[in-house]
Amino acid sequence: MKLVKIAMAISLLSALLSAAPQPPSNALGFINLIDGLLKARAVATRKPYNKPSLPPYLSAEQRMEWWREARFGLFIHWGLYSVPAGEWDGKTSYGEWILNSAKIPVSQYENFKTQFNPTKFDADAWVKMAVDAGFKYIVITTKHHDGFCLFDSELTDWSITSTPFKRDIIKEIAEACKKQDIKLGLYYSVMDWHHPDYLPRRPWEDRPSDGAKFDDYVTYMKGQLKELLTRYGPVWVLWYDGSWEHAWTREMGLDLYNYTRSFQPRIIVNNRADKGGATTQMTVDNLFAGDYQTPEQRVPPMGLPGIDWETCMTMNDHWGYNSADKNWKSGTELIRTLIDVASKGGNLLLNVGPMATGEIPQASVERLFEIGRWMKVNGESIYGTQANPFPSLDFGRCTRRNIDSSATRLYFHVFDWPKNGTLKIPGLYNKVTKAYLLSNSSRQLKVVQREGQTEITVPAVAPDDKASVVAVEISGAPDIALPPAINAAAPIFDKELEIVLFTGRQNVVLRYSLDGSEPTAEHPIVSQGKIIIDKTCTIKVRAFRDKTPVSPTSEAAFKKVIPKPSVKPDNLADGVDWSYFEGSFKLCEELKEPKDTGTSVNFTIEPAKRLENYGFRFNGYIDVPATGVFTFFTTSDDGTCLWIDGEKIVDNDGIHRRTLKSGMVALEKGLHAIRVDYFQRNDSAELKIHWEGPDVPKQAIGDNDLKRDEPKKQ
Ligand code: FHN
Repeated sequence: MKLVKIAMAISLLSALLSAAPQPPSNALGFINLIDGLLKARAVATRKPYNKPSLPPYLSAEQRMEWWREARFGLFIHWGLYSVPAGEWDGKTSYGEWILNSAKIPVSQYENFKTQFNPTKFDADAWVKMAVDAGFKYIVITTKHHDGFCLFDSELTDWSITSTPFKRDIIKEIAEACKKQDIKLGLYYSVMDWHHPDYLPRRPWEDRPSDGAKFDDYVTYMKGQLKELLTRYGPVWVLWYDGSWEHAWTREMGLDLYNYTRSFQPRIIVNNRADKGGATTQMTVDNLFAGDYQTPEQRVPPMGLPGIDWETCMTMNDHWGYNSADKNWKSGTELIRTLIDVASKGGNLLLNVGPMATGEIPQASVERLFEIGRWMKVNGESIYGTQANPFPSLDFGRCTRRNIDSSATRLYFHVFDWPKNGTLKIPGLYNKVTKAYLLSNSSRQLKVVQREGQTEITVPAVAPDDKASVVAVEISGAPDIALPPAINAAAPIFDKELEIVLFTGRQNVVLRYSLDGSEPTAEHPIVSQGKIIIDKTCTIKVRAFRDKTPVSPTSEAAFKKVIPKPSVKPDNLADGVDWSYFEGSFKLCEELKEPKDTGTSVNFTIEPAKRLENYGFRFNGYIDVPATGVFTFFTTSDDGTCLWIDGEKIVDNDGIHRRTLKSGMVALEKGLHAIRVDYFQRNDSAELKIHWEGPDVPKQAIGDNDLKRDEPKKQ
């Protein structure tokens, strides 16, 4: 249970910090320390979704092992959209979305099929380029949102075999991957702008949708997945995408996840079979189908503790080939992005968008060559490593590898080479047994250590200006000056509050103060890892070894509050009142003129009269079973706001995909006014309200918890 609470604190901390432009220095290392604990817990406790009856059923831990070792994959976005190459009607800003973005009628887009003849396509050469660049897996689009298939499907002729090229691209890539021992992953889009049974249609198109049966589309999609999962040998990753539109449901996503796993027991499925698309938040307690999270075009500032994750990223600004896009990231930037991702415990899926000729753009080839050259010398500092154990390093990044139970190797990726020839490693309390450059491992570097400061004498010139790697071997597990963690159920309380003070370090004591003063060797020691407070205070805590401080100081403020008094409406009925609004809203405050009103047993969007551009305002009372601090959560697509007794507690406003936000308030036992504003702009629509507090384990607010004013009968 403790780990879950720490996980909550971590994810809260990560969320807060990820909002910060630059996370404060003293959080990253602790996050990563817990990361390992949580990953082990998350994997150990991950319950399979309707576990496919397949022997041998492989646990997440078994399936993820090679993927965590791999750290680096090649993404390939290729299809008919490479024919226009981003240009249409005089504009040159399009990519793989060109059908939709340029509003090309499907009938007109189909003409590209007759033009697609990539005679220079050479699967063996592509795969060799990937292997030489240091990639350990490839994920290639088998069908993107335009529905066009790069594989021979018996279920459609909207595929490669109906082009002048005819050959099955996926088959040739699969064979080349097998020959060159690199793992094959397949990308498959749920969203399909071509299939007559897929819904919704694009809002701008006049292609009729009457007679369209979405269930028939799901049958088609599952038929194609069966083809992909039974014809091309081992498929190691299924990379779903396009699962955010309102016809696709969570139940379908969970079913698709299990369906995929039923064909190949060791396959890994990303988090986009489940509803929510790129922003579906994996959670340590496994609320979503999927084996890893897929942040796109960004690196989570604090990593994603306790969760497997992979950043996917383009080399320029487009996934699909765009001939006009010259905004290429440099090789150095791409290498440093890979290092950054690995230092936070994630994988990088780096994209190329091949041309209609079947060639990889020259700018991509050059960067792949540059990356490969760096990986040949430094790949061991990426493959199979774990996240950086340090709070932060001002000269670069760090990854770690457990050599055995008694030793660890740290890889310091130096972006800013020290001009004075001394690399300073802050807060390392282990004995360094040896240090050397990965580019010259035969030559040991001089190391001087004193009171947590390690100084390594390095050559005057950096071995590699992209990133030079200094390997440092230490005895035992990293003993690093991480700030102690301060963890409590909430930053507010009404009577007293238990606060857990935690450090993962051996043979240290934690000393603390409650008056905001800096802890010294004379301050009290935390006993049994916790303290109880009964008044507002600022806690400061620091680790000591003997009488010497060996960590930065952590601090947190806690506030004693008076619970809001309950109210006693006199004429109550079950449920809540609602007002219904229509319009293309951007914020909850825009809900002004209701088009309809009614009552419902709970917060539901059932009464909506259309799929998009509507909103609700709910008003009622919530029956609080005990006095204390309550947390309210809204998970919504799009915006929600939640008030208790007129105070806004949750602000989850704005246009966004499924997003979870929460807020806390101290309440007296009894009834309290609750108001929820919600609006749906477009795509998926979702509204879920949960709460948690004394006598209320985290749960959806139940029908029996809600009351409303019943107008007096005249
Ligand atoms: O809409 C797609 C997009 O075209 C591209 O395939 C990216 C890659 O992750 N995924 C979707 C956007 O999130």
